[in-house]
Amino acid sequence: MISFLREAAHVKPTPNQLAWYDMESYAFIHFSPNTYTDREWGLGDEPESIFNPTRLDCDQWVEAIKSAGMKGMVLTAKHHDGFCLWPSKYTEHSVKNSPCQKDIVKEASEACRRGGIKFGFYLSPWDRNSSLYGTPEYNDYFCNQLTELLTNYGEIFYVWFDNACGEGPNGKKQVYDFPRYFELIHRLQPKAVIFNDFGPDIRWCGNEAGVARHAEWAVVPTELCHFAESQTGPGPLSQEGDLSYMYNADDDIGTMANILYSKGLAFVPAEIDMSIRPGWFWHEKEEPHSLERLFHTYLTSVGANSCLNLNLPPNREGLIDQRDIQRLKELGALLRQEFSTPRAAHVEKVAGCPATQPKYTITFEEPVRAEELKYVVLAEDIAQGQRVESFRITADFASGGQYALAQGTCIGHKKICQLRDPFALQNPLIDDSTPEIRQLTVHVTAARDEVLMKDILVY
Ligand code: FUL
Repeated sequence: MISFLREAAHVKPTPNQLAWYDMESYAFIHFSPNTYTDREWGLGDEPESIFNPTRLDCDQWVEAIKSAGMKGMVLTAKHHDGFCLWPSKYTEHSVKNSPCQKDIVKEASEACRRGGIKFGFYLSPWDRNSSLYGTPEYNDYFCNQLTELLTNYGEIFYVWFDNACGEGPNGKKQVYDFPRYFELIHRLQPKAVIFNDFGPDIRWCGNEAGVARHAEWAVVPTELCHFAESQTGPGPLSQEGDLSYMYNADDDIGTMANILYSKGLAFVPAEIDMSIRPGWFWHEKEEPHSLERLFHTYLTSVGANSCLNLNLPPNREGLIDQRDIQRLKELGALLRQEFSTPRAAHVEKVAGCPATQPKYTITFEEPVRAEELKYVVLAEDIAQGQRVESFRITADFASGGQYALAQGTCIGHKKICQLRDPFALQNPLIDDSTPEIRQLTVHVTAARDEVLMKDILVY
Protein backbone atom coordinates (compact mmCIF):
# COMPACT_ATOMS: atom_id res chain seq x y z
CA MET A 1 0.00 0.00 0.00
CA ILE A 2 2.66 2.51 1.03
CA SER A 3 4.75 1.74 -2.04
CA PHE A 4 1.70 2.52 -4.22
CA LEU A 5 1.28 5.92 -2.53
CA ARG A 6 4.93 6.58 -3.19
CA GLU A 7 4.38 5.72 -6.86
CA ALA A 8 1.36 8.07 -6.88
CA ALA A 9 3.50 10.84 -5.38
CA HIS A 10 6.01 10.50 -8.23
CA VAL A 11 3.58 10.80 -11.15
CA LYS A 12 5.05 13.77 -13.00
CA PRO A 13 3.94 16.38 -15.53
CA THR A 14 5.58 16.87 -18.93
CA PRO A 15 7.44 20.14 -19.63
CA ASN A 16 4.47 21.16 -21.84
CA GLN A 17 2.04 20.65 -18.96
CA LEU A 18 4.28 22.68 -16.64
CA ALA A 19 4.39 25.54 -19.17
CA TRP A 20 0.59 25.37 -19.37
CA TYR A 21 0.24 25.50 -15.56
CA ASP A 22 2.42 28.60 -15.43
CA MET A 23 0.07 30.47 -17.77
CA GLU A 24 -2.65 30.20 -15.10
CA SER A 25 -5.35 31.90 -17.18
CA TYR A 26 -6.13 32.41 -20.85
CA ALA A 27 -9.18 33.30 -22.90
CA PHE A 28 -11.57 31.32 -25.01
CA ILE A 29 -12.99 33.21 -28.00
CA HIS A 30 -16.31 31.85 -29.30
CA PHE A 31 -17.10 33.37 -32.68
CA SER A 32 -19.13 31.79 -35.51
CA PRO A 33 -22.44 32.18 -37.40
CA ASN A 34 -24.04 31.67 -33.95
CA THR A 35 -22.97 35.24 -33.18
CA TYR A 36 -25.39 36.36 -35.91
CA THR A 37 -28.26 33.93 -35.28
CA ASP A 38 -28.36 34.27 -31.49
CA ARG A 39 -27.82 30.53 -31.07
CA GLU A 40 -25.42 28.49 -28.94
CA TRP A 41 -25.35 25.39 -31.16
CA GLY A 42 -25.67 26.21 -34.87
CA LEU A 43 -27.50 23.84 -37.20
CA GLY A 44 -24.81 23.74 -39.88
CA ASP A 45 -27.03 25.11 -42.65
CA GLU A 46 -26.55 28.81 -41.90
CA PRO A 47 -25.68 30.75 -45.09
CA GLU A 48 -22.07 31.97 -45.13
CA SER A 49 -23.41 35.42 -46.05
CA ILE A 50 -24.54 36.10 -42.48
CA PHE A 51 -21.00 36.04 -41.09
CA ASN A 52 -20.08 39.69 -41.46
CA PRO A 53 -17.89 41.31 -38.81
CA THR A 54 -17.55 44.81 -40.21
CA ARG A 55 -15.04 46.14 -37.66
CA LEU A 56 -13.01 43.00 -36.90
CA ASP A 57 -10.05 43.94 -34.70
CA CYS A 58 -8.15 41.03 -33.14
CA ASP A 59 -5.68 43.43 -31.49
CA GLN A 60 -8.63 44.72 -29.48
CA TRP A 61 -9.34 41.12 -28.33
CA VAL A 62 -5.72 40.72 -27.28
CA GLU A 63 -5.73 43.99 -25.33
CA ALA A 64 -8.87 42.87 -23.50
CA ILE A 65 -7.29 39.50 -22.68
CA LYS A 66 -4.11 41.11 -21.38
CA SER A 67 -5.97 43.66 -19.28
CA ALA A 68 -7.16 40.82 -17.01
CA GLY A 69 -3.67 39.30 -16.83
CA MET A 70 -4.49 36.35 -19.12
CA LYS A 71 -1.64 34.82 -21.10
CA GLY A 72 -3.18 33.25 -24.19
CA MET A 73 -6.10 32.90 -26.60
CA VAL A 74 -8.03 29.77 -27.66
CA LEU A 75 -10.09 30.54 -30.77
CA THR A 76 -13.06 28.47 -31.99
CA ALA A 77 -11.54 27.78 -35.41
CA LYS A 78 -14.64 25.61 -36.04
CA HIS A 79 -17.62 25.12 -33.72
CA HIS A 80 -20.34 22.45 -34.02
CA ASP A 81 -21.94 24.23 -37.03
CA GLY A 82 -18.87 23.33 -39.13
CA PHE A 83 -18.19 26.91 -40.26
CA CYS A 84 -14.43 27.52 -40.53
CA LEU A 85 -12.92 30.82 -39.45
CA TRP A 86 -10.08 30.18 -41.91
CA PRO A 87 -10.37 29.59 -45.69
CA SER A 88 -9.98 25.81 -45.50
CA LYS A 89 -9.28 24.01 -48.79
CA TYR A 90 -11.56 21.18 -47.73
CA THR A 91 -14.94 22.91 -47.38
CA GLU A 92 -16.94 25.75 -48.87
CA HIS A 93 -18.51 26.48 -45.48
CA SER A 94 -16.02 29.10 -44.30
CA VAL A 95 -15.02 32.74 -44.23
CA LYS A 96 -13.97 32.48 -47.87
CA ASN A 97 -17.62 32.53 -48.96
CA SER A 98 -18.68 35.16 -46.46
CA PRO A 99 -18.62 38.95 -46.91
CA CYS A 100 -15.79 39.03 -44.36
CA GLN A 101 -13.14 37.53 -46.69
CA LYS A 102 -10.59 37.51 -43.88
CA ASP A 103 -8.65 34.59 -42.46
CA ILE A 104 -9.66 35.11 -38.84
CA VAL A 105 -7.29 32.40 -37.55
CA LYS A 106 -4.44 34.34 -39.19
CA GLU A 107 -5.62 37.70 -37.87
CA ALA A 108 -6.03 36.29 -34.34
CA SER A 109 -2.75 34.36 -34.24
CA GLU A 110 -0.80 37.36 -35.55
CA ALA A 111 -2.46 39.68 -33.02
CA CYS A 112 -1.46 37.26 -30.25
CA ARG A 113 2.14 37.29 -31.40
CA ARG A 114 2.17 41.08 -31.63
CA GLY A 115 0.71 41.28 -28.13
CA GLY A 116 3.09 38.71 -26.65
CA ILE A 117 0.49 36.07 -25.69
CA LYS A 118 0.16 32.45 -26.82
CA PHE A 119 -2.28 31.17 -29.43
CA GLY A 120 -4.27 27.94 -29.58
CA PHE A 121 -7.54 26.74 -31.11
CA TYR A 122 -10.69 24.70 -30.59
CA LEU A 123 -11.62 22.48 -33.52
CA SER A 124 -15.00 20.89 -32.83
CA PRO A 125 -15.05 17.21 -33.77
CA TRP A 126 -18.84 17.40 -33.99
CA ASP A 127 -19.62 18.95 -37.39
CA ARG A 128 -23.24 19.53 -38.44
CA ASN A 129 -22.31 20.79 -41.89
CA SER A 130 -19.91 18.20 -43.33
CA SER A 131 -21.62 15.58 -45.50
CA LEU A 132 -18.84 13.20 -44.46
CA TYR A 133 -19.85 13.29 -40.81
CA GLY A 134 -20.77 9.79 -39.66
CA THR A 135 -18.38 8.02 -42.07
CA PRO A 136 -14.71 6.95 -41.69
CA GLU A 137 -13.79 9.60 -44.32
CA TYR A 138 -14.75 12.27 -41.82
CA ASN A 139 -11.60 11.46 -39.85
CA ASP A 140 -9.53 12.21 -42.99
CA TYR A 141 -11.41 15.48 -43.41
CA PHE A 142 -10.81 16.35 -39.77
CA CYS A 143 -7.09 15.54 -40.00
CA ASN A 144 -6.77 17.65 -43.14
CA GLN A 145 -8.28 20.60 -41.32
CA LEU A 146 -6.09 19.98 -38.28
CA THR A 147 -3.04 19.93 -40.55
CA GLU A 148 -3.99 23.30 -42.03
CA LEU A 149 -4.32 24.80 -38.56
CA LEU A 150 -1.15 23.19 -37.22
CA THR A 151 1.07 24.24 -40.11
CA ASN A 152 -0.02 27.72 -41.23
CA TYR A 153 -0.31 29.77 -38.05
CA GLY A 154 2.98 29.60 -36.16
CA GLU A 155 3.41 28.03 -32.75
CA ILE A 156 0.25 26.58 -31.20
CA PHE A 157 0.22 26.18 -27.40
CA TYR A 158 -3.11 24.39 -27.10
CA VAL A 159 -5.52 22.23 -29.07
CA TRP A 160 -8.95 21.98 -27.45
CA PHE A 161 -11.34 19.12 -28.32
CA ASP A 162 -14.64 18.27 -26.72
CA ASN A 163 -16.58 15.05 -27.15
CA ALA A 164 -19.86 16.78 -27.92
CA CYS A 165 -22.23 15.11 -30.36
CA GLY A 166 -25.89 16.03 -30.13
CA GLU A 167 -27.14 14.20 -33.22
CA GLY A 168 -29.85 12.45 -31.23
CA PRO A 169 -30.81 8.76 -31.04
CA ASN A 170 -31.30 8.28 -34.80
CA GLY A 171 -28.62 10.72 -35.90
CA LYS A 172 -25.26 10.09 -37.52
CA LYS A 173 -22.70 8.42 -35.33
CA GLN A 174 -19.10 9.41 -35.78
CA VAL A 175 -16.30 7.40 -34.22
CA TYR A 176 -13.67 10.06 -33.58
CA ASP A 177 -10.16 8.78 -34.17
CA PHE A 178 -8.57 10.71 -31.30
CA PRO A 179 -5.29 8.71 -31.25
CA ARG A 180 -4.76 9.72 -34.88
CA TYR A 181 -5.52 13.40 -34.13
CA PHE A 182 -3.11 13.33 -31.18
CA GLU A 183 -0.33 11.76 -33.22
CA LEU A 184 -0.71 14.52 -35.83
CA ILE A 185 -0.49 17.25 -33.18
CA HIS A 186 2.56 15.66 -31.54
CA ARG A 187 4.28 15.52 -34.91
CA LEU A 188 3.39 19.00 -36.18
CA GLN A 189 3.31 21.00 -32.92
CA PRO A 190 5.38 19.15 -30.32
CA LYS A 191 4.97 21.95 -27.75
CA ALA A 192 1.16 21.95 -27.79
CA VAL A 193 -0.89 20.51 -24.93
CA ILE A 194 -4.11 18.72 -25.82
CA PHE A 195 -7.39 19.22 -23.98
CA ASN A 196 -9.95 16.44 -24.04
CA ASP A 197 -12.44 15.02 -21.53
CA PHE A 198 -10.26 11.91 -21.18
CA GLY A 199 -6.74 13.36 -21.49
CA PRO A 200 -4.04 13.05 -22.74
CA ASP A 201 -2.73 16.36 -21.28
CA ILE A 202 -5.53 18.47 -19.79
CA ARG A 203 -9.00 17.33 -18.78
CA TRP A 204 -12.35 19.05 -18.36
CA CYS A 205 -13.24 19.90 -14.76
CA GLY A 206 -16.81 18.64 -15.26
CA ASN A 207 -18.78 21.91 -15.08
CA GLU A 208 -19.02 25.27 -16.83
CA ALA A 209 -19.66 27.22 -13.63
CA GLY A 210 -16.06 28.05 -12.79
CA VAL A 211 -15.45 25.79 -9.79
CA ALA A 212 -12.84 23.17 -9.11
CA ARG A 213 -13.56 20.16 -6.89
CA HIS A 214 -12.94 20.32 -3.14
CA ALA A 215 -9.78 18.32 -3.97
CA GLU A 216 -8.75 18.90 -7.61
CA TRP A 217 -5.91 16.42 -8.09
CA ALA A 218 -3.73 16.49 -11.20
CA VAL A 219 -2.88 12.84 -10.54
CA VAL A 220 -5.94 10.88 -11.64
CA PRO A 221 -6.95 7.31 -12.50
CA THR A 222 -6.48 6.30 -16.14
CA GLU A 223 -9.97 4.80 -15.87
CA LEU A 224 -11.11 8.41 -16.36
CA CYS A 225 -8.25 9.73 -18.51
CA HIS A 226 -7.75 6.72 -20.73
CA PHE A 227 -5.87 8.75 -23.37
CA ALA A 228 -3.10 9.54 -20.89
CA GLU A 229 -0.16 7.31 -20.15
CA SER A 230 -0.21 5.48 -16.84
CA GLN A 231 2.87 6.18 -14.69
CA THR A 232 2.16 3.64 -11.92
CA GLY A 233 1.28 0.02 -11.41
CA PRO A 234 -2.19 -0.96 -10.18
CA GLY A 235 -3.49 0.19 -6.78
CA PRO A 236 -3.66 -2.27 -3.87
CA LEU A 237 -7.47 -2.65 -4.19
CA SER A 238 -7.56 -2.89 -8.00
CA GLN A 239 -8.43 -6.60 -7.81
CA GLU A 240 -11.22 -6.03 -5.27
CA GLY A 241 -13.28 -3.66 -7.40
CA ASP A 242 -13.05 -1.26 -10.30
CA LEU A 243 -13.46 2.38 -11.27
CA SER A 244 -15.39 1.79 -14.49
CA TYR A 245 -18.22 3.97 -13.12
CA MET A 246 -15.99 7.02 -12.98
CA TYR A 247 -17.18 10.05 -14.93
CA ASN A 248 -15.73 13.52 -15.26
CA ALA A 249 -18.62 15.15 -13.39
CA ASP A 250 -18.00 12.97 -10.31
CA ASP A 251 -16.96 14.87 -7.24
CA ASP A 252 -14.16 12.54 -6.21
CA ILE A 253 -11.61 11.59 -8.83
CA GLY A 254 -8.05 11.66 -7.56
CA THR A 255 -8.78 11.22 -3.86
CA MET A 256 -7.12 8.50 -1.80
CA ALA A 257 -10.09 6.14 -1.61
CA ASN A 258 -10.41 6.14 -5.40
CA ILE A 259 -6.81 5.82 -6.43
CA LEU A 260 -6.42 2.65 -4.37
CA TYR A 261 -8.85 0.93 -6.78
CA SER A 262 -7.17 2.27 -9.92
CA LYS A 263 -5.34 0.16 -12.50
CA GLY A 264 -2.87 3.05 -12.95
CA LEU A 265 -2.47 6.79 -12.48
CA ALA A 266 -1.61 9.58 -14.91
CA PHE A 267 -0.82 13.28 -14.65
CA VAL A 268 -3.79 15.18 -16.16
CA PRO A 269 -4.68 18.50 -14.50
CA ALA A 270 -8.09 20.14 -14.87
CA GLU A 271 -9.02 23.22 -16.84
CA ILE A 272 -11.90 25.36 -15.56
CA ASP A 273 -13.76 26.79 -18.55
CA MET A 274 -16.42 29.42 -18.04
CA SER A 275 -17.85 32.27 -20.06
CA ILE A 276 -17.75 35.88 -18.90
CA ARG A 277 -21.48 35.89 -19.72
CA PRO A 278 -24.15 33.18 -19.43
CA GLY A 279 -23.62 32.04 -23.07
CA TRP A 280 -20.47 31.04 -24.94
CA PHE A 281 -21.48 33.18 -27.94
CA TRP A 282 -22.38 36.88 -27.88
CA HIS A 283 -26.03 37.70 -27.31
CA GLU A 284 -27.07 41.31 -27.12
CA LYS A 285 -29.27 40.85 -24.06
CA GLU A 286 -26.63 39.15 -21.93
CA GLU A 287 -24.47 41.01 -19.44
CA PRO A 288 -21.04 40.04 -18.13
CA HIS A 289 -20.91 38.37 -14.73
CA SER A 290 -20.18 40.56 -11.73
CA LEU A 291 -16.62 41.37 -10.73
CA GLU A 292 -17.26 39.45 -7.53
CA ARG A 293 -18.23 36.30 -9.44
CA LEU A 294 -15.17 36.53 -11.72
CA PHE A 295 -12.81 37.13 -8.81
CA HIS A 296 -14.20 34.12 -6.96
CA THR A 297 -13.86 32.07 -10.12
CA TYR A 298 -10.17 33.00 -10.19
CA LEU A 299 -9.80 31.73 -6.61
CA THR A 300 -11.65 28.48 -7.38
CA SER A 301 -9.65 27.77 -10.54
CA VAL A 302 -6.14 29.28 -10.58
CA GLY A 303 -6.26 29.11 -6.79
CA ALA A 304 -7.34 25.45 -6.80
CA ASN A 305 -4.65 23.68 -8.81
CA SER A 306 -6.23 24.36 -12.24
CA CYS A 307 -6.03 26.88 -15.05
CA LEU A 308 -8.88 29.21 -16.00
CA ASN A 309 -10.11 29.40 -19.61
CA LEU A 310 -12.40 32.44 -19.50
CA ASN A 311 -14.53 32.92 -22.60
CA LEU A 312 -14.92 36.36 -24.21
CA PRO A 313 -17.37 36.39 -27.12
CA PRO A 314 -16.81 38.96 -29.89
CA ASN A 315 -19.98 40.76 -30.99
CA ARG A 316 -21.42 41.03 -34.50
CA GLU A 317 -18.98 43.78 -35.44
CA GLY A 318 -16.07 41.52 -34.51
CA LEU A 319 -15.18 43.37 -31.31
CA ILE A 320 -15.26 42.44 -27.64
CA ASP A 321 -18.25 44.21 -26.09
CA GLN A 322 -17.39 47.36 -24.11
CA ARG A 323 -19.24 45.96 -21.08
CA ASP A 324 -16.90 42.96 -21.05
CA ILE A 325 -13.83 45.17 -21.66
CA GLN A 326 -14.75 47.21 -18.60
CA ARG A 327 -15.22 44.09 -16.44
CA LEU A 328 -11.89 42.61 -17.55
CA LYS A 329 -10.07 45.82 -16.64
CA GLU A 330 -11.72 45.74 -13.22
CA LEU A 331 -10.70 42.13 -12.76
CA GLY A 332 -7.09 42.84 -13.75
CA ALA A 333 -6.96 45.82 -11.36
CA LEU A 334 -8.40 43.77 -8.47
CA LEU A 335 -5.97 40.89 -9.04
CA ARG A 336 -3.07 43.33 -9.05
CA GLN A 337 -4.38 45.02 -5.92
CA GLU A 338 -4.77 41.74 -4.04
CA PHE A 339 -1.74 39.77 -5.23
CA SER A 340 1.09 42.02 -6.37
CA THR A 341 3.12 42.36 -3.16
CA PRO A 342 3.50 39.53 -0.66
CA ARG A 343 3.96 40.53 2.96
CA ALA A 344 7.62 40.56 4.09
CA ALA A 345 8.16 37.36 6.06
CA HIS A 346 10.67 34.64 6.82
CA VAL A 347 9.58 31.06 6.04
CA GLU A 348 11.26 28.19 7.83
CA LYS A 349 10.67 24.46 7.88
CA VAL A 350 10.36 23.24 11.47
CA ALA A 351 13.08 20.71 12.26
CA GLY A 352 12.19 17.20 13.38
CA CYS A 353 8.70 16.81 11.81
CA PRO A 354 7.82 13.68 9.82
CA ALA A 355 8.56 14.01 6.07
CA THR A 356 4.86 13.59 5.18
CA GLN A 357 3.67 15.93 7.97
CA PRO A 358 6.01 18.91 7.82
CA LYS A 359 5.37 22.24 9.51
CA TYR A 360 6.47 25.62 8.21
CA THR A 361 6.54 28.80 10.22
CA ILE A 362 6.05 32.18 8.56
CA THR A 363 7.46 34.95 10.73
CA PHE A 364 6.54 38.50 9.80
CA GLU A 365 9.06 41.31 9.88
CA GLU A 366 6.42 43.48 11.53
CA PRO A 367 3.57 42.05 13.67
CA VAL A 368 0.18 42.23 11.93
CA ARG A 369 -3.44 42.38 13.04
CA ALA A 370 -5.66 39.48 12.03
CA GLU A 371 -7.83 41.68 9.82
CA GLU A 372 -4.79 42.68 7.75
CA LEU A 373 -4.18 39.11 6.57
CA LYS A 374 -5.97 38.39 3.30
CA TYR A 375 -4.56 35.29 1.63
CA VAL A 376 -2.04 32.51 2.15
CA VAL A 377 -0.80 31.12 -1.16
CA LEU A 378 0.81 27.67 -1.17
CA ALA A 379 2.58 25.87 -4.01
CA GLU A 380 4.13 22.42 -4.22
CA ASP A 381 7.07 21.71 -6.46
CA ILE A 382 4.64 20.15 -8.92
CA ALA A 383 7.44 19.18 -11.34
CA GLN A 384 8.30 16.44 -8.79
CA GLY A 385 4.67 15.31 -8.45
CA GLN A 386 1.62 16.19 -6.35
CA ARG A 387 1.70 14.93 -2.75
CA VAL A 388 -0.17 16.95 -0.15
CA GLU A 389 -3.54 15.45 0.92
CA SER A 390 -4.49 17.95 3.62
CA PHE A 391 -3.16 20.92 5.57
CA ARG A 392 -4.13 23.47 8.18
CA ILE A 393 -2.96 27.01 8.82
CA THR A 394 -2.90 28.70 12.21
CA ALA A 395 -2.00 32.13 13.53
CA ASP A 396 0.35 31.88 16.48
CA PHE A 397 0.12 34.50 19.18
CA ALA A 398 3.13 35.62 21.20
CA SER A 399 1.20 34.53 24.32
CA GLY A 400 1.37 30.94 23.06
CA GLY A 401 -2.24 30.65 21.86
CA GLN A 402 -3.28 29.60 18.36
CA TYR A 403 -6.07 30.67 16.07
CA ALA A 404 -7.28 28.45 13.19
CA LEU A 405 -7.14 30.41 9.94
CA ALA A 406 -7.70 27.88 7.15
CA GLN A 407 -7.84 24.20 6.28
CA GLY A 408 -7.59 22.55 2.93
CA THR A 409 -7.14 19.38 0.93
CA CYS A 410 -4.66 19.25 -1.94
CA ILE A 411 -2.26 22.04 -2.94
CA GLY A 412 -0.54 21.19 -6.25
CA HIS A 413 0.52 24.03 -8.55
CA LYS A 414 -1.20 26.76 -6.50
CA LYS A 415 -3.64 26.87 -3.62
CA ILE A 416 -5.03 30.25 -2.59
CA CYS A 417 -6.47 30.20 0.93
CA GLN A 418 -8.73 33.20 1.28
CA LEU A 419 -8.82 34.63 4.81
CA ARG A 420 -10.78 37.78 3.98
CA ASP A 421 -13.16 38.47 1.14
CA PRO A 422 -12.84 41.92 -0.46
CA PHE A 423 -16.59 41.75 -1.23
CA ALA A 424 -17.83 40.56 2.16
CA LEU A 425 -19.84 42.98 4.26
CA GLN A 426 -18.56 41.34 7.42
CA ASN A 427 -15.25 39.54 7.52
CA PRO A 428 -14.08 37.35 10.43
CA LEU A 429 -15.11 38.79 13.79
CA ILE A 430 -12.50 41.08 15.27
CA ASP A 431 -12.26 43.08 18.44
CA ASP A 432 -9.75 45.32 20.16
CA SER A 433 -8.41 42.52 22.29
CA THR A 434 -7.27 40.40 19.34
CA PRO A 435 -3.52 40.10 19.83
CA GLU A 436 -1.11 40.98 17.08
CA ILE A 437 0.18 38.09 15.03
CA ARG A 438 3.89 37.55 14.59
CA GLN A 439 3.79 34.14 13.04
CA LEU A 440 1.64 31.69 11.06
CA THR A 441 2.14 27.94 10.87
CA VAL A 442 1.35 25.85 7.81
CA HIS A 443 0.97 22.27 8.96
CA VAL A 444 0.67 19.54 6.33
CA THR A 445 -1.49 16.90 8.03
CA ALA A 446 -1.24 14.18 5.35
CA ALA A 447 0.81 13.55 2.22
CA ARG A 448 1.68 10.66 -0.10
CA ASP A 449 5.44 11.08 0.24
CA GLU A 450 7.96 13.66 1.41
CA VAL A 451 6.44 17.10 0.91
CA LEU A 452 8.29 19.44 -1.44
CA MET A 453 6.93 22.97 -1.02
CA LYS A 454 7.94 25.55 -3.58
CA ASP A 455 6.27 28.69 -2.23
CA ILE A 456 4.51 29.94 0.87
CA LEU A 457 3.37 33.53 0.49
CA VAL A 458 1.11 35.73 2.57
CA TYR A 459 -0.82 38.75 1.26
C1 FUL B 1 -18.95 22.48 -25.30
C2 FUL B 1 -19.76 23.01 -26.48
O1 FUL B 1 -20.88 22.18 -26.74
C3 FUL B 1 -20.21 24.42 -26.14
O2 FUL B 1 -20.97 24.99 -27.19
C4 FUL B 1 -18.97 25.27 -25.86
O3 FUL B 1 -18.21 25.38 -27.03
C5 FUL B 1 -18.14 24.62 -24.75
C6 FUL B 1 -16.87 25.35 -24.46
O4 FUL B 1 -17.82 23.29 -25.09
O5 FUL B 1 -18.54 21.19 -25.51
